[in-house]
Amino acid sequence: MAIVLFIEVERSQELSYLEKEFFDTYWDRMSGLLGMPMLQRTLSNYAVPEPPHWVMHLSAGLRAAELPFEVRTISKKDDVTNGLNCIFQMLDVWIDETSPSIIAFSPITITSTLISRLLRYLHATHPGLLLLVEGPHATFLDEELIQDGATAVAHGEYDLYFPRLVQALIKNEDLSKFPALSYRHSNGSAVRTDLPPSAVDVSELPVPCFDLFCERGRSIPYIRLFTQRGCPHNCVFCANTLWKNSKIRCKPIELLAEEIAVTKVCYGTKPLFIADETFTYDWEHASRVSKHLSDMGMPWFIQTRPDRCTLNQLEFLVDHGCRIISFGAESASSQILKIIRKGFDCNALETACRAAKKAGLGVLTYWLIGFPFETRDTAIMTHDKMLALVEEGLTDLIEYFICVPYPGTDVYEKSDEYGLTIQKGNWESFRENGISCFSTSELSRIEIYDLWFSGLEKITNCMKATGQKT
Ligand code: B12
Ligand code: SF4
Repeated sequence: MAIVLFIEVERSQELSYLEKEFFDTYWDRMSGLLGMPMLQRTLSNYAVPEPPHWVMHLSAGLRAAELPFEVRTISKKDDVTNGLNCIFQMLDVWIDETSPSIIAFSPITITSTLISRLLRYLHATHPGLLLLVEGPHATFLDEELIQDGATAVAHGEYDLYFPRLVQALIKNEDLSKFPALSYRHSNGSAVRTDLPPSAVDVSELPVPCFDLFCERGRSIPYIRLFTQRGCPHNCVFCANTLWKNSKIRCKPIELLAEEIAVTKVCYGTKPLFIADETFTYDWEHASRVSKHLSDMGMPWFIQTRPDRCTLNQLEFLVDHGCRIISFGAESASSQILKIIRKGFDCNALETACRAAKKAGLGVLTYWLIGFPFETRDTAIMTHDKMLALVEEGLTDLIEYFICVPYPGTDVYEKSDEYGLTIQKGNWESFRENGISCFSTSELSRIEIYDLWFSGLEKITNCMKATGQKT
């Protein structure tokens, strides 16, 4: 018998021929930079079958408290080929198999419509089951999810409270003392506790249960690792750190060393993707981690801000085995960079790219289209800048998507101020590579999509034509 049944929901994603061509080139270049084969060609970088981190993190607390759990996945294939009724049947089988007291979901916006349907089904057909929800989307739509049938919706980093919350739910205890929690009142309405989410002390975190997904972990060519949490910036479109705490907290090296050792046993020795938003923000931490990674003898790659690294630091990273650095560039328009509170201009990006190349790093830059007050001219300006950087050999890899105004972001909450008309509630249209779910004051939904598509076409051709310059 399981106490908690985690249900992971993958999102199905059809790629256009252009996107497939783009990712073909993308993975080729990435393989060249890391000196080893990366992924299946034509697979989007968002469709990589990575193990679900939220499950591995939350189950670690349950394991320590000796609370049994199980995990099941609604895969992309189930989502595409089977109708909703088949998914309901699958749920019934899993419930029979595991007899859980609690089912846990972690919706993002694009999977939230399906998860809401599952909540309604489970609430109606298994009234005794406790349904617990969290994650980026749930935090901002708690009332709706409770109406759908969720028993409770947690907000923020819940790793350390999770075992206690599970026990309190099972014993039907008072939930009002939990921080940042919404729960169903006996009259069916949503009640939110007034204690704010606290910043988890990351040194107290247990090692995630990487062993739950050995087969999947072995099937992908890199391991994603988080060495810190939070980002002190506040860009108006960013959903990355919204529901977490903005204070940067770095994991102690002993904990990281243990995490790396466990991933090696479970998944094999592979390049490490350090997925912290701004790895170099706390340089003392970054240099400590770099020294540790250099002993691993495998390449690793990072993300940071262009205004948070010097040439000396970049050279230090290279000396310790770092191969690729990624910068969030967003737009080539200074006006847009100001509106989105990015905190640097395009010159800062170019300077950082130059320094990174001088130090010997591969460079990946992230760009978006569809910012507030975006016009055809600013979008074309961004296209030209991306192409120029690739042609000059200052950027090896580009990622370019539509900027989706996710719930909780400033652009979503203050959409009128930003001149955005958003199809709020139509969550399935919140896609970064489809007909946009919003229009700006200057561009219609279709125009945004067309501009994104034509930009992607230019980059694909340019990356193919220029070859690799490292
Ligand atoms: C890793 C990652 C991926 C991996 C997924 C790996 C996996 N299988 O989990 C990959 C690369 C495959 C991916 C894909 C996509 N992703 Co993604 N991804 C991330 C990223 C970078 C980290 C998430 C993470 O694992 N963090 C570590 C874990 C431990 O933290 P956590 O998930 O926040 O969980 C903690 C708390 O939130 C809480 N919690 C979470 N769930 C639950 C549930 C319960 C019951 C409880 C109690 C607590 C709880 O406790 C956890 C521990 O504190 C985030 C951005 C970010 N920095 O967070 C984007 C992010 C989550 N992704 C996002 C998106 C949009 C996508 C895609 C749709 C992108 C696309 N264009 O296709 C796809 C769809 C994936 C799918 N479902 O099929 C958005 C979601 C925004 C939103 N509101 O919807 C984010 C925020 C990035 C962004 N663009 O802003 N992604
Ligand atoms: S876009 Fe980057 S710098 Fe800005 S808030 Fe998000 S993670 Fe931080």
